[in-house]
Amino acid sequence: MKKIALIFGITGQDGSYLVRFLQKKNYIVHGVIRRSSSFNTSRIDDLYEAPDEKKRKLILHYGDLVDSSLVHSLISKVMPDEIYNLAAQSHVAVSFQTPEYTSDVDGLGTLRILESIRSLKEKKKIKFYQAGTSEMFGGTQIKSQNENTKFEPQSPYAAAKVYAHTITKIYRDAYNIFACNGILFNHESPMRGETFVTKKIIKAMVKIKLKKQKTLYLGNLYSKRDWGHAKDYVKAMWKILQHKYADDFVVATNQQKTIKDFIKIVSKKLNMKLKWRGKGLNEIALDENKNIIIKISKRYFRPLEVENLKGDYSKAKKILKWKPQISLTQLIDDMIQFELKNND
Ligand code: NAP
Ligand code: F7E
Repeated sequence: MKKIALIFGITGQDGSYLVRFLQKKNYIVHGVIRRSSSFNTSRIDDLYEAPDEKKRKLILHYGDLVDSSLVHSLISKVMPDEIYNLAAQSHVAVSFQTPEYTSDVDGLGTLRILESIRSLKEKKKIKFYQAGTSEMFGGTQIKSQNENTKFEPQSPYAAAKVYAHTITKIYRDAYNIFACNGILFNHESPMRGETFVTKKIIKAMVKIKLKKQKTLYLGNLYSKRDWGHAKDYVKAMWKILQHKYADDFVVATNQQKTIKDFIKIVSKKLNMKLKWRGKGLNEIALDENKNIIIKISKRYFRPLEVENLKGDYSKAKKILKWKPQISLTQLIDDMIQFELKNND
């Protein structure tokens, strides 16, 4: 019998990689999409199968994590073997502008799924994966964070994710549900949303190189992130649910770079020689012709910043035999190639 997976957040970056990964493993995948006035399925359009086709491998349903009765009726109808909760208002800066909505979707949304799994428990033991985040470590002073590092959330997004993490553990312990938390550090790809910093930088720098854009405006260049490739990370999600017991895992590369380091690698790959001048809000980057191509804007600073993220993934390596396969430079190559093709 083929396994059935249900993905909340299938239209996002990770959902688009996970559905492909699961289809290769011979799963039938159900995905939840939100109704929108314009199409929001571009990342998975190539996989679409018309509802009247027989033996579909991908079945899409309308839904929203804020609607508990719909979440429950969907799960009862599909009765999946595994649920992956990737759905979220996932932008940290936006969460400061939409704190209540972010808490509802990212925090209570998780509870809604867990409640449904609990109520169906006698009929089927459904496994659950929760998309946790390194943002939960927030203000930590610990150099390299692992599963035992204390959470110190610094945004409404991170606070909601800490709630989701905690409630997942509570449902695992209280009701013996196979419910797991992945604590994933930043992961990127050509499919990354355009307002996240890696995609924003690469998209703009390619356009600047091709003389289609003049300036890129950024915020804090000095926070440090641990960036991996989404393709590697969805494999870890699946491995977490195949393990013999439910547990929580950090998924990361244990390598760290600042935003400025990231820009330097991108500019080198694009053969652009940058000169940096000034400090703070007056810092700029000039190209070979002395054009200012990077400026700092106050707008992109957050009320609270997360300065230092670096993940110690030794537990995933030891227990799940998972490790990242794609290096940061390969990730950047992948993203640059995608943008170059798009600008053809
Ligand atoms: P993403 O590209 O922003 O995708 C988020 C997905 O959630 C989209 O499919 C979105 O649908 C859906 N969604 C948003 N609000 C929803 C709602 N109210 N009901 C149902 N679906 C909703 O995020 P991602 O980068 O793929 O990340 C996947 C998950 O991992 C998220 O939970 C994120 O918080 C978490 N995470 C991400 C990273 C990372 O570095 N990427 C690291 C750690 C954890 P639309 O397409 O309709 O907007
Ligand atoms: O910012 C700085 C910004 O928005 C990274 C989400 O997937 O990963 C992501 O959250 C850093 C921050 O990602 C700009 O201040 C500077 O220090 O790409 P980001 P994030 O906030 O780390 C975690 C693990 C998640 O869970 C989230 O869902 O870059 N930065 N200038 C900027 N950031 C943005 N977005 N835009 C700028 O112009």
